[in-house]
Amino acid sequence: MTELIPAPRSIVSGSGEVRLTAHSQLYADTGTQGVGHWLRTALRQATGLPLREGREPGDAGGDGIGLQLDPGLGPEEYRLVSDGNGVLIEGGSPAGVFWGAQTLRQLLGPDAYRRAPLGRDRAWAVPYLTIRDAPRFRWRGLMLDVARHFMRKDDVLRCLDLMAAHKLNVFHFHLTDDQGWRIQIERHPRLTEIGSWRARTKTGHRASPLWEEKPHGGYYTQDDIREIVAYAAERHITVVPEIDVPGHSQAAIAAYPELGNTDVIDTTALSVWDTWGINPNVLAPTDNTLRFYEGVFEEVLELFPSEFVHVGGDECPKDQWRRSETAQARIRELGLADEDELQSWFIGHFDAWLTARGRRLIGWDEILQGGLAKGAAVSSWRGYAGGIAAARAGHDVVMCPEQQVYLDHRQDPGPDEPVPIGWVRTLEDVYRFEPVPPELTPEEARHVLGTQANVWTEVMEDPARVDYQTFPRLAAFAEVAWSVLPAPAERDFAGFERRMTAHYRRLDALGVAYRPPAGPLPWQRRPGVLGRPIDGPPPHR
Ligand code: TNX
Repeated sequence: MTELIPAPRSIVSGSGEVRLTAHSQLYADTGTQGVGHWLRTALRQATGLPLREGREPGDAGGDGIGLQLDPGLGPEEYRLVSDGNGVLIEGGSPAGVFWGAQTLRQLLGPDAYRRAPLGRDRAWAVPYLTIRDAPRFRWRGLMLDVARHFMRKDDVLRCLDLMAAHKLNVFHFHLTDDQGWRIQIERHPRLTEIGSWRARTKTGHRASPLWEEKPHGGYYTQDDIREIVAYAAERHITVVPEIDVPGHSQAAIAAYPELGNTDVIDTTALSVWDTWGINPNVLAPTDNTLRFYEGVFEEVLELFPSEFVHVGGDECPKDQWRRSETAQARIRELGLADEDELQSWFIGHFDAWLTARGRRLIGWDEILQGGLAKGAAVSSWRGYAGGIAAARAGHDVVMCPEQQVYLDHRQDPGPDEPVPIGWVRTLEDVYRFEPVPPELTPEEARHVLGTQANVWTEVMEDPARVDYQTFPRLAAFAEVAWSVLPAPAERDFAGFERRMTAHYRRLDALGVAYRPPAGPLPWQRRPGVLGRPIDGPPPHR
């Protein structure tokens, strides 16, 4: 049972095994009690063993589990030793111990992922071994778009559990878009009263003729958000909120028409958008808009302790600004060259605003246009180019090129894919994804904080679809983000697939509706009318 995913740096096997029994104790040393609580809860559920609290380091005994910090290890590094003294997990920080605890769960076998014991007599054994492990990147992210299709709080919490099981540690929470505003903002209640519901929804690709003629929506209260952030923190996951400006804002404009370019169109006629694509209705670059969003971000900062706050910045068509007298006056007043510089000024405003509050701005790579705000970091999505330019200019980068790690794109060229959009990205393609482009010097490459897989949900109307698109590819992605792998062409995909055999059993125990290796199950198929198969440019453009 050492088919670990993601693969650790090293495993040395011994002979023998630690058997957990009704007498086994779990001792969590100073600083590791939080992990101890998580591990005891998870293993009690699955095994039914009491795993009583040990009071002394020695209490773990030959059949127990011990957790402790070792300041000699790197922050997320851990060492797991299973031998005649029991299982000992040491980490450079509680996070390191937590990743070690995730490895222990994998070592115990797929049933360790169940939420109740199966009621048979069985042994819970950990083979004698020593594992040394540490992540390659410090940003191992997953972005979930809950704006296009709302995911209930419970589904978000489950997503966090699945991330933790794969040692992913940044949850990028895409909370606002043209099609929905999903976070309660107390001082602007219409954002959720109006902005969180749409009357109907395009089904499939934006060119599809089909509509689902029923309202869709929902939002998280501030208490829901607090719960999500705390649940993530228990799993050593940071939640990075995204409030998208100045594009992707039709839901906000539908709620507060004065946020839009009122001298160009009648914004009172706008409703929350019901289809997909790039939306022309963007925020007006006025003081009123800035003050409004400062209010939004004030509440966001209260809720999310993360260093980074994502402000979107992507796909902001400049047409309305070109036609708006107000926007043009602002360009003149600021002495800007064009609308690109106006966008850059808009983002720069929030960069300064966030920096003054001890946070850092991150945005999609369009924030490079017209000059990149100082100190800002970039999510490089339109290929590697934005990330390369940003790293060369000394900005931090998260690599998430759409050609590689957009999990809304189909994972097989066959006709049965339920969502036949975008570039075909198979499990193997994702396994061979390399986050650091060879063009970067080692110095520049240090700006690559890590990588992130993005789950856009235009064509995923419920968690089962999200599961199908996300798994098994997220397992390959997790290994790319965590493990130190050879160059893409030299990666041992056959070996990865062998380990996946064990991993599918874990995903089964977790109830994940992944894409089976042989292709979709009948209920997972959905005929191609929902989206014509197209290679190359993604579906929404
Ligand atoms: C591009 S990535 C978008 C999203 C879409 C996605 C679909 C990015 C910053 N913008 O709005 O959902 O493509 O693949």
